[in-house]
Order: sequence, then structure tokens, then C-alpha cells
Amino acid sequence: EDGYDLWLRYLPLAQTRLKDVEDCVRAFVFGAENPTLTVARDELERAFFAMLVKCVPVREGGGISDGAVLVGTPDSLPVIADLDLSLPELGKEGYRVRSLIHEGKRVTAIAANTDIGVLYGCFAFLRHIQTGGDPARIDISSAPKVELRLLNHWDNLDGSVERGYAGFSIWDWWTLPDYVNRRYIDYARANASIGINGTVLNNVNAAPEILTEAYLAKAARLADIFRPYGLKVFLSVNFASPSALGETATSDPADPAVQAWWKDKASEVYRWIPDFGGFLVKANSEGQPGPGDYDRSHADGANMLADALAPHGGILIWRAFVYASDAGTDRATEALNEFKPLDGTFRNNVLLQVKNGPIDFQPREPFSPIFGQITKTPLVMEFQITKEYLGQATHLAYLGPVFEEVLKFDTHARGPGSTVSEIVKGKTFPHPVTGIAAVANIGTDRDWTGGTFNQANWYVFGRMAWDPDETAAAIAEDWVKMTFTCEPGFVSTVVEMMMRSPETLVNYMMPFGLHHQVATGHHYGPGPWVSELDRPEWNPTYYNRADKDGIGFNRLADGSNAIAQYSPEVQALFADPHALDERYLLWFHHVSWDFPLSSGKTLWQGLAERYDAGVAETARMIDIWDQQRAHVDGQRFAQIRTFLEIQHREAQWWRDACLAYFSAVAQRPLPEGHKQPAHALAHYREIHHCHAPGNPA
Ligand code: BDP
Repeated sequence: EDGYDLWLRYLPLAQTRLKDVEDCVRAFVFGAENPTLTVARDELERAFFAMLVKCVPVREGGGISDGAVLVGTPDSLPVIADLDLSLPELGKEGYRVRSLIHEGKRVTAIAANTDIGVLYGCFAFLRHIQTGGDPARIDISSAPKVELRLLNHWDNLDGSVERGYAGFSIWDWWTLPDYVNRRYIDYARANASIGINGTVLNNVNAAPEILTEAYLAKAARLADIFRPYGLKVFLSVNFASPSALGETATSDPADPAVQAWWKDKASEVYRWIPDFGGFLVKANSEGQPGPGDYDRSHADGANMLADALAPHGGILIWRAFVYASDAGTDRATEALNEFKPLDGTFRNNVLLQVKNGPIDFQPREPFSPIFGQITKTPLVMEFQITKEYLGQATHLAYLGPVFEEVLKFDTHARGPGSTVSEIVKGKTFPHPVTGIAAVANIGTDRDWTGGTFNQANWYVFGRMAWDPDETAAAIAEDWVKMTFTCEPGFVSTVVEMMMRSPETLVNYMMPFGLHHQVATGHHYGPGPWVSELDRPEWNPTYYNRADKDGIGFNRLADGSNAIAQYSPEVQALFADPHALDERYLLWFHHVSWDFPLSSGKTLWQGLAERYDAGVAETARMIDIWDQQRAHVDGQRFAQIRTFLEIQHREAQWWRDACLAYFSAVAQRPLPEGHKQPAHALAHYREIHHCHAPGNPA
């Protein structure tokens, strides 16, 4: 097995289950045909052929017998309307999968109001069987709690992927629009199976050429392939496109020629892709052009693009990832400072896309204060599935707990219960549309994501986008069963290992809320000493503020006062360094090396302990994995084994490099009982990685 099948791995069922499943799946009954229902039928046929090792016949309506699986909407298959399934409450994309007796026959209904709901229902049915559910007793109903569930590809037109660790871009722009690589179809299947319904094809650092006719034709072909799977195409656009393409003199949003250009361009895009989703824009951020170049606000820029898209029903997603202040303000505060005054001035079809934390996808961050403070503009949560700051392809870090920690956080914006999840779902501050997005980790690697466990992060994102209240552990369990085996001991062991993995990584990379301690450019290894980069907030020393007296970023009133951007209740959680959840200590506080932790140890001792605990846990993961040999095929077992060894070695590197540096600045030896780093600090400072494609210097 090479991982290509992802979690859509349909294996022959064990003899003990075969008969039960066979009895319940004797025929598929479909009504009217259309592309989405054809896709649903193909998936069921393919899956059950593999699981039962025989063909299950497909019937079009007609007499219903025991073991029939009735698949459709009340329109496509009229018998669905007679089954009393209360479909209207399931909305546009929800589904119900239920075992029932119809006219004396035992049948299973996979029903929804729309064809795409039916397809989602088929995947839910398959998941039920794959994860060992009883085929005769099914009652699953589900409807997404968030409307736009988007992948953001940071794919460049030259085939490289910014922050991609799984090969090159899966979009072969060279052979599109003619050649349809089978991968495009399997990509759409995988996304539909977890409810992802939109994809932004190209990097937010967008090349203007994406809007030229040649590329629109290619994007349109992908949209055609994805349409039956309910997957809409979006594009990232460069704010300066009209002038960069040489078609206008400026890209000033107040210029009528620029406005007209975007109107025409939007019409052209919709001629190519009638159900096009909209544009995603990174503007005036990290060197990208934007309205600020013409002394216009983010709202001026966003609204101009929104006006161009509105006649076609398109939406404009504007990223809130900005920081550029030269006033010496804390980077963590800049996005809210910039956007707060604009809240309420955006057009109805503008959404603001906000990274989960106030800095930048760090292994641990508190939630971005934009959640709770920006109330009149719909907010799209942006997570990062590709593990730029979390060990990239090789380190095992299951992101479910990271997403869950953010989503469950109570902002108290409207009293208790105003969690980030409630805000994203549009409950706390109602908006006509809701959204959640994540930067994809998908590439041309045979297993798509540069390692089997990385597939879990794509999977958990889709599931949590559909239902932000699902737990990371429950989703991990499904994933493990579908990806490996349902053997209970294996499942519980591996789920536990996954659930602990992000905290393990935090411990050996950036314990106690340290953040951005990464080496320059590739962001892979440690670089706590880096201090010479052009902008202060690019330097790890800006974040650790370590000197001979102490360490940490003071974000209280006598520091940057970033804490004031949170509600009083959240401030109360973090304000007292002696009372807060210590996992956030150095995010909010600058404390002395002798600061007493709740354990009774000093911070310096605690730091050494956490680094050591992280390294020890990576060794434990190897042992755990070694005991699983009997349950995993050779190819995937070996790859995971090797990656765990890499992780262990590099956890040691992180630990040694960070402790060597902090020991030097603190001018104190390592606390007693903790081993000296293997090398002197100079050695770690000299380790340089080559820059892989997509990893800017
Ligand atoms: C940073 C990445 C950079 C992205 C940027 C963004 O290092 O490559 O362009 O985020 O989100 O974390 O725009």
C-alpha cells in the first residue's frame, strides 16, 4: 500500500462481517441520473465490489426487495418521499442514512434534499461500514454547520507549492485544459468524502497571470471535473493585476478604469466558470500589492472587488493577515488594529479570513482577538494543514487537538458560550454566510501529503469544517480505522499517540507559549538566536526577548498590552502569570528565569523539563509504533517508522539548540539533572538547510 487511497480504502471485509453486510447491501436503487448521482453510484459500486468481492447490482426504481439501498432525493427517486425522513430540516447539503422497513422489506435509505447531500450521505454510509458499524442498524443524520468549507492551495503557476512538503502542485498547468489527470478526480472524491465544498487553486501570493484567458480555461476545466462532487473553484488574485498585466495605468481602486477592468474580468471568469466561488486576496501583506499603495483602505480595495463579483453571486474573501507597522507595535495586535475601524464598512459579499492565532500558525497561539472583536463582518477561520511550523512532512503532529483548542475557546464576546466555534458558525454574530478554510498539504507525492499521518490533518480539517463541534479524538478514531484497521487495541493506541502529538511537538520546539523560534526562510529547524532580519517582527529574538534576566513577551498593560484586545474574561485568564494555564505563560508574560512554576520548579528548570519531555515522548512513539508491526502493511509501516526516527533526532536538535542558546543568554548552566547539548551553540547556529522549492529564503 502506498497511501494513494487515503481513507477511501475499501478492503475485503472479514468473514465475520461479510454475511451481515451482504444481507443489507443486495442492490442499489437509484432513480433519475445526473452527474452527481452517477458519481455516488460509482463510489458505492466500487466500494462494495472491493469490500464484498462481488458486484452489487444497480436498479432503477422498480420493485423493492430486502437488502435494497435506496439512494436519492424525493425528486430523483420518488419512494424517498414516502419514507417519512423529515428531510427539509437537513437543508441543502445534509443527509439522512437510515435502516428501515418499507412495505415489509428491510432497506437502507440514503436520502437528502439535493444530489450533493445524497453523495455526502453515501460517504457517511461507507464510513459506517468501514469503521465497523452495524449494517442493519444505521441512523445517521448530519448537516454542515458552516457553509463554505474551503481548501486554500498555495500552489504557484510554475508547479511549486509555497510551504508544500508533498512534492509539486497537483495542478498540471502545462497539460490542462486538455488532459485530465486521474488525480483531479480522486482529489474531488476525497474532498467530497469529508464535506469540503470549495477549493482556492492558487497561492495567496498570487501571480496576475491566473486571470489571463489561458489560465481561466485551465481553471474552468478543473471546475468542470469538480462540479459533480460539489466542489467549487475559487481563485487567489493579485490586487495589482490590471496594471501588472499592462491593461491599465494603475490598480488604484478609486480609478474608474480599474473598476471597469475588474467588472469585465469578473464577467469573463463567470463565462468560463458559471458557478465560480469568488476571489481570495492577500493585500498589503508581506510585500503583496494592495489598496494601501494608493492610500486607500482595505475596505476600499475589498469593496471594489466585491462589487465586480456581486452581479454574479460571487464572494470576496479578504485576508486579515497584515502586519507592517513601523511604529514598534506588537505584531500580534496589528491585524485587529487595522481592521477594527473598518468593521461595518464592507459590502455584504465580503468575508474576512483570519488565521487562528494573532501571529502566524504557530504550534501554540491563543485565538486571534479578531474573533469576538470584529462583529459586523463575517469571519472565515483560516487554519494551516500544511505543517510549516510543525515539523513539515516528517514530524507527526495531528492537528485535530490544535483546531479543537482554538474552536472551543470562549471569547466571551457576547457572554459565556461565545466560543470561536459559535462565531465561525455565525451563531454569536449572525451573518448570511459562514466559512472555514485551511491551507492544504496536498501535492504530487504518491500519498498526496508527504506522509501517511499528514493525511489525517486533511481529514480532520474537512470533518471539523463540517462540524466544528466534533472532537479531535472521535475524528482520529474514524481516520485510523479507515486508514489502517479497526483492530481495537491498535486504534486506541494510535489515537492516543496522535492526540498527544501536538503537545509533544510544542514541548520540544516552543514550550510555555514561546513562538516563532524558527530558522529563517524554511522555518524548519530552530533559530531562537536569529536577530538580524530586516523587519524586527521577523526575528525569533523579537518573540522570545530572552536576556540574562528572563524570557517571554510581555503583552500586559506594562508591555505591548495586546491582552487588552481580548474580553475582560479572557484577560482574566491570562493576566496573572501565577494563575494562568502555563502553556501560554511566555506568550503573555516576560518572567525571570527563576520564576516559580506551579510545579514548584523554576522556569529555567521547567523549560529544560519540557524540552526533555518532548524528546522522550518522540522516543516513546517509536516504541509504540514498533509494537504495531502486525497491523500495518510493510510500506506504510516503514515510512512511518523512518519519519518517527527523524522526528526523534530532530526533537533532540531542537532541544539542544534552544537550551544551548537560552543557557548562553541566561548566563547559567543547564539545571541539574539535564544533559548538556551534544554540541556548542556555534554548531547549531551554523546548520543551514537548503531551500526546497516553495520555501522562500
Ligand atoms: C506565512 C508563510 C508565508 C505565507 C504567509 C501567508 O511563511 O509563506 O505567504 O504565511 O499566510 O506563515 O500569507
